Amino acid sequence: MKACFIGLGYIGLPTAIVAADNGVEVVGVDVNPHVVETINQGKIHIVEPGLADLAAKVVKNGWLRAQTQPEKSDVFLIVVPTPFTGDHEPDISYVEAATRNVLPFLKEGDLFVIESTSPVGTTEQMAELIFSERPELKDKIYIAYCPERVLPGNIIYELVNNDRVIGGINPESTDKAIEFYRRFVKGVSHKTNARTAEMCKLTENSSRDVQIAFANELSIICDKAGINVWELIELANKHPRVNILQPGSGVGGHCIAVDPYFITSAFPMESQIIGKARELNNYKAFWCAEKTQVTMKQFELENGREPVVALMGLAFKPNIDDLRESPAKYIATKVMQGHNNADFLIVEPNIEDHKVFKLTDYKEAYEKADIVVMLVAHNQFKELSWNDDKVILDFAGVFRK
Ligand code: SAJ
Repeated sequence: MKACFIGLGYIGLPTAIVAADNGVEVVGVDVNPHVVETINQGKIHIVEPGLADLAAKVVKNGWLRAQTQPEKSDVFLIVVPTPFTGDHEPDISYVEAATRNVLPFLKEGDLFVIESTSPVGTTEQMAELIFSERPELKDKIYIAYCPERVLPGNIIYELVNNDRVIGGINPESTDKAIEFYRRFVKGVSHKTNARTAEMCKLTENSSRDVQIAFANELSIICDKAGINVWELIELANKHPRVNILQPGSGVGGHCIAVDPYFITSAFPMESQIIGKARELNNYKAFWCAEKTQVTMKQFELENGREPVVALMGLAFKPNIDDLRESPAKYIATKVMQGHNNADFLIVEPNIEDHKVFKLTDYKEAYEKADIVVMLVAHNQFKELSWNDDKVILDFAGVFRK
């Protein structure tokens, strides 16, 4: 069996590699020639534990090769980004372009799967596109939607072991897609239709966004009420049916901070809680920036000089190097506006250097700062001990104080 993966990013590449490691002949397609070149050298362009070794293995033994154009295959998988526009409208132009790109290579009996997070109805829309351009394939190919659910940092394990939700445009397509995923997925594949599978992906990430918003709202209330929110949540979670998540400096990344908009833009009147949660999680980052600025002003008034401020963490969540849609990066940018950069010590232990931010070692920054702002709960920061001589704004719950 041969499978052509369109898109070799954070999801497409690991999936292609794992499929290749399970006896599927994989052709990886990416528009970026640098990505193609890197993969064909047996290397990878993303950071993910364990993936580099597996890539070297499958490229060496010939199960995976990369190129910039698709070719005839038995299975085509679309794993390209679906960003949103400035108005929070989903942009499916990459999915459409990828679909158009594979159109000439489709033949009777092929399976076409979309994995990209997509607004409800996208799979049916792409099916219509395929059948309008290639009418002879009507009812002769299989089309399904199968979203990924893996957590960056644990992708290889989760790709194989997580359950999958698979929805075809008809039951035959669902079965055909399940047959394909069975080759490398040990988790259970749950059958549904394409629209439900699309909505399921959006629901999973919106559910987490809503739950985090609840924790973030509590943190703002507790700040005003003089209550330690970390202790409060720990105690409330002792109840057998309560499981509150952790507040932080906001919600980032390219999934949870994005996918709920695919629901709110299509169902604006109906998605009240989902929309409000998005607003609240965005507001939390703004609130952290304001709180930092007020604290800096107070310090200046009390001490007659500007404080040295350590901004601890830039990534969108702990222990990764990914800064996409990062609330910590937003807060750092906002608090530094209108100030002399020399007063800020910016820390991100998971990256070597940054184009915009001059980075400082975390211990040195903590040592030198008057005000320490914990933006991300990286493991390294947990080694530091609380210091009563400093003003510490622990938005990420590093010290849980
Ligand atoms: N966060 C909190 N408090 C928490 C948990 C997370 O503030 O208690 C914040 C994180 O700091 C981060 C953001 O939420 O800024 C998102 O992080 P995450 O670890 O919750 O999720 P992602 O974006 O890395 O991955 C999610 C996962 N979805 C769910 O857990 C429902 C993953 O399974 C999906 O595959 C991925 O989105 C995706 O690609 O859609």
